[in-house]
Amino acid sequence: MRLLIMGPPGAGKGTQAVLIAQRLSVPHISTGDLFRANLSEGTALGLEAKKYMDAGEYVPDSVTNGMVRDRLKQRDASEGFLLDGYPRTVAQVAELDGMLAGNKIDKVIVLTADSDEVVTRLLNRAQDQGRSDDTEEVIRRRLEVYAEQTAPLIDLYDRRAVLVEVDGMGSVDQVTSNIFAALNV
Ligand code: B4P
Repeated sequence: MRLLIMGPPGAGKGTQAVLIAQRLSVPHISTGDLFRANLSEGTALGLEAKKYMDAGEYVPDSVTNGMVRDRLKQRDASEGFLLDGYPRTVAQVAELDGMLAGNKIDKVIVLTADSDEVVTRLLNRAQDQGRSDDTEEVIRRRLEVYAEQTAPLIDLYDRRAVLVEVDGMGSVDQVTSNIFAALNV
C-alpha cells in the first residue's frame, strides 16, 4: 500500500504513522523526522531546514523534494510506504506524482483535530521533548501555514477519490482503531 497521512500540526500524524506502518509492514517516511535526523547529524541540509522549522515556516521545496526523492528510491519503499508530512503544498503533490511514475497513492488519511486541542498537545510535547518549534507563537504560525498551504490538498485528493477522513480528537488508541477501521485493515 502507498499511503499518505495529513493533518494539522499536533493532530497525531507522527504518533499514528508509526502504528499504521507497523500494522501494514511498510516503511514510515516522515519529512519532519528526516529533517531532525539531518540536524542532529549536523548536515548542511539539517542546518538549512532548522532556520525554517524554528520559525514555523515550510522548508523550501528545493531542499525537501530531493530528500524525499532519494528516500523513495530506497529498496524498502519499492512496494509501499506511509509518507508522513509530505506532500504539504500543491507543488509538492505534482513532484510526488512525478516521483511515483504512474504508481498511484492508494489512500490519503486526513486526521482532524481542533486548534485548541493541538496547541495543548504541542505545548505538552514542548515540556517533554523541548522541540524548538513547539512554542505557542511558532505553533500558531504552523497552524496558519497549514491552513494556507496544506488544507487545499484535502480537496485535491478528495477529487481523486482516495481520501479517508478520521477524527483525531480521541485517545491515541481510539484514533488508531478508527484509522484501521477506515482503511479496512
Ligand atoms: P512535523 O515533524 O511533521 O511536525 P508536526 O506537524 O507537528 O507533526 P508531528 O507528527 O510531529 O506531531 P503529532 O501530530 O503526531 O513537521 C515539523 C516541521 O518540518 C514543519 O513545521 C516544517 O517546517 C517542516 N516540514 C516537514 N515536512 C515538510 C514538507 N513536506 N515541506 C516543507 N516543510 C516540511 O503529535 C503531536 C503531539 O501530540 C505529540 O506530543 C503526541 O504525543 C501528541 N498526541 C498525538 N496524538 C494524541 C492523542 N490522540 N491524544 C493526546 N495527545 C496526542
